[in-house]
Amino acid sequence: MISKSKRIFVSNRLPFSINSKGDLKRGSGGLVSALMGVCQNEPFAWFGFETDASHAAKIPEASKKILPDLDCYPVVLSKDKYDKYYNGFANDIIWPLFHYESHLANFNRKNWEQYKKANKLMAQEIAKVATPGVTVWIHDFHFMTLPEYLRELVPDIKIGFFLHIPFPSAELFRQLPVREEILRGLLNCDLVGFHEHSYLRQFVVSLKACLGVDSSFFRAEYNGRTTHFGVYPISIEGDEIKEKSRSEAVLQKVETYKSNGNAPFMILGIDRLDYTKGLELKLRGLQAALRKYPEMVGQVSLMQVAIPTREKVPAYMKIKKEVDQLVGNINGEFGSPDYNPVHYVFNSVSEVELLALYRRASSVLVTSKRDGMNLVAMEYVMSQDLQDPGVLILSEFAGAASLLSDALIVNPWDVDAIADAIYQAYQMDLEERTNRMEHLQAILSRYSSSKWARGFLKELERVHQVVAVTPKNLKPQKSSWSDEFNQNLIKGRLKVLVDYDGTIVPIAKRPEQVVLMEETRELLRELGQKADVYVISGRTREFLDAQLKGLELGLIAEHGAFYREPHGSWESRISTDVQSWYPHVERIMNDYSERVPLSFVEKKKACLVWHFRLSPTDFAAFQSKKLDDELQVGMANEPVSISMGNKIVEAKAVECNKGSFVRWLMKEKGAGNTILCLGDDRTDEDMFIALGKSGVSIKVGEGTTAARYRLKHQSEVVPFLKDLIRFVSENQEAEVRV
Ligand code: GDG
Repeated sequence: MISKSKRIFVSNRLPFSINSKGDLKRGSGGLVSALMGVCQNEPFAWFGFETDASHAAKIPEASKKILPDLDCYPVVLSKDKYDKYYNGFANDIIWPLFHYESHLANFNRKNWEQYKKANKLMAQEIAKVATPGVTVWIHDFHFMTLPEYLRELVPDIKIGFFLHIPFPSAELFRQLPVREEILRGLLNCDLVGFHEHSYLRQFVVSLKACLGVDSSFFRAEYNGRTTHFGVYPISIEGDEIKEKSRSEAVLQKVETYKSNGNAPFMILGIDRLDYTKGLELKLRGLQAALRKYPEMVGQVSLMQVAIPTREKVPAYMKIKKEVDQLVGNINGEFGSPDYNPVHYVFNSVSEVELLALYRRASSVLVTSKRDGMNLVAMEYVMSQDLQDPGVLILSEFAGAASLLSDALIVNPWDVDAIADAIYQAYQMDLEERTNRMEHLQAILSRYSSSKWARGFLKELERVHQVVAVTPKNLKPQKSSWSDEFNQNLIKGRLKVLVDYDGTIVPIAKRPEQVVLMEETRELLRELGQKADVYVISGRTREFLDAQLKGLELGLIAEHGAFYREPHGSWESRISTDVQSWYPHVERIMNDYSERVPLSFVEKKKACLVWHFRLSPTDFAAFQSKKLDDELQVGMANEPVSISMGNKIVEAKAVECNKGSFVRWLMKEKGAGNTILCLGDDRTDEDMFIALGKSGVSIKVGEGTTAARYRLKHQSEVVPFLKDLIRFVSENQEAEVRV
C-alpha cells in the first residue's frame, strides 16, 4: 500500500527501462530530471507502461539499487494494445490536433476505445495501492481520461494533471469527436496545469464551448467539484547543465568540433524530426539568409541534429523527404570543397556530444511551428560561457518564448524574418550577446525544473485543502450539525443568522421577483419564538421591512451596514464617508450599463451593484472583469470594497461586510450563546470565516466554501428549518427537565 505521505507520478513510460543488453537505463528527458529533483530524500512511486513483461518484472528491483526511495510500478500492456493507445490515439490524434496540424489527425474509434482501456487499466493498478489522501500527479496527453477513472475508484485523493504540449484554440479542439469525454476526464482533477497562459485560456474557452461550463481563469465548478487551473512553465536543472557543460569530457569534445571543418559561425539545431518542429522552415530560412547576405556564405553553417522518430508514419516520412531534399539543395547551391552549409545528422547524440555542440555553437535556431515549451532553447542558454556567449533565435510559437524574451524572437513562417535574425545574430557584438545571455541565464537560474515540480505539488496540496468538496460531503450532513449541538447542547439562547436570496428564497432572474413562501415565513415565525433569528442580506432596509413584515426577526440590511432588533428602529453601522466614492462608482457603473445590453445598476445607501444576469453571457462576463478592474484601481484609496459575485459587480462601504457584523454580534451579544449561520453566496463566506469554529456554519449549494457543513440545494432549507425547530424544542424541553 502506498501511504499518504508518498507521492505518485504517472507518465507514459517509467523513468527507467531495460535496454537490449538487459541493462537498466535512465530516461534522459526533462521530466525525469525535474521529478527526480523534487523527490530527493522523499519516498515516491512512479507508474508507467511497459510492453515487455520480462523487463517489467526486473525494473522495480533494479531501479531500487540506483534510487532506493523510488518504487517503480510498470504496468504491462501488450504491444498491440500499446500501439493503438499510444500511436493510434495519443500520437495520431491528440498530438497533431493540439499542435494545430488537424489535417493529420485521423480519428479512429477503435484506437480511442483502446486509449480509454489503457487509461482504465492504469487507474485500476494505481487504485490497488493508493490509500485515501495520497497525491497523484499525472503527466501529459496520454492520460486525459485517467483522472475520471481514478476518482471513481479512489474518491478521496489529490489528483493533479500537467499538459506538456500546447492546448489548441477552442475552434480546433471542438473538431475532436470525443471532446466532451476528454474535458470531463480532466475536470476530475484538483489542479490542471499548463506551460503558458494562452493554453489555459483556450482550455477555459473550450470548457464553455463544449460543456457549457462557466469558469474563471482560475477554477471551474463541475458536477459538484472544483477544479483549479494554473500556469507552471517547466524549466531545466540549470545548475546541473552549467556544471556538466564545463566538464573535461565536454570541453575536449568542443575542441574537436572546432577543427572539423564547420564554418566559424555555426548555428545548431536539435530537434526530433517531427512536423511540429519546423525543420523545413529553418532550412528555408538559412537558404534565404545565404541568398540575401552573401557575405555569410563560407562563414555561416547549420549543424542540424534530427532525431529519428516514428519513421514508418506517412506524415513523418514526408517531412524527412522534404528535409533531405532541402539539405541537398542548399549544399548544392552554396557548398564548395571546403564549405558545407548544412551538416545534417539523422541520429541522436550522446549527452557529452549534445553539451559540446551547445558550447561550440554560435547560435541555436528553434523554428517550431508549435511547441509546448522547448527545453533545447533553455539548455543552450545555461551551457553558454558569458565570456563569449552565443545567440538564441527562438520561434514565437514555442512556449519558451514567453519566458526567454531576450532571445531573438521570430515568426518561423516568415522565412525572411529567419534570414534577418540569422544575420542579426551573426553581426551581434560581444556586449549585446553578453547582455542578452546574462538576462536569459538570470531567468533560468532563478527557476529550475525541480522548483517547477515543487511549485505544482505545493499548489495541488493547497487547493485540495481549500476545496475539500467531494461527492460525499456534498450530501446534506444534518446529522453532523445536530451532533455538534448534541455535544454542546445549545449554549445560552441560540442565535440564527440566515441569508435571504438563495437561502430562504430561491434565486430569481430579476431580484425584484423573489417571493418568500408562506411555509418558510411560518417556519421563521416559529423559530423566532425559540431562538433569536436575524435575516442578514445585501438588500435594502425598505425591502427587508416589506418582505418580512409581521415577523419578530432581527434584520441586517446592505451586508451589515444597517441593523435593527425585532422591535427597534434601524441603526447605521457606517462610520466612513460614503460620498467620497459613491458618485464616482455610480457614474462608472452607469457607463457600463449603457455599454452592456440588459445590465443595470441597483442603488442602495452604502452599496452599488451592477447586475448582468440577463445580458449576453460572454460579452458581459468580459465587461464585468473590466469593470471590476477599473473600480479596484480607481477606488484603491477609498473606504469601499469592490467584489464580483454571481453575475454582479458590487461596490460597498467597508462596513458592509457580513463578517464584520458577525464579529460585532459575537462580541456584543454572543458571549455564552451559540451562533448558527446559513448562507449561499460569496458574501456569506465572510460570515463563515468570522464565525470559524466557534459556531455552526452551513453553506447552501455547491462550490468552494469556508463553512463547516453543507446543504446541497436551496430546496433543502425548508426541511432543515423544520429539523432545527424540532431540535431546539427538544433541547429546551431537556433543559427544563434538567
Ligand atoms: C515535450 C513538449 C516540452 C533531444 N535530442 C537528444 C536529446 N534531446 C533532449 C533535449 C531535451 C529533450 O530531449 C527535448 O525536449 P523538448 O522540450 O525540446 O521537446 P519534446 O521531447 O517534444 O517534449 C515540449 C517538453 O515536453 C517538456 O514539457 O518542452 O514542448 O513537446 O532535453 O536535450 N538528448 C540527448 N541526445 C539527443 O540526441 N542526450
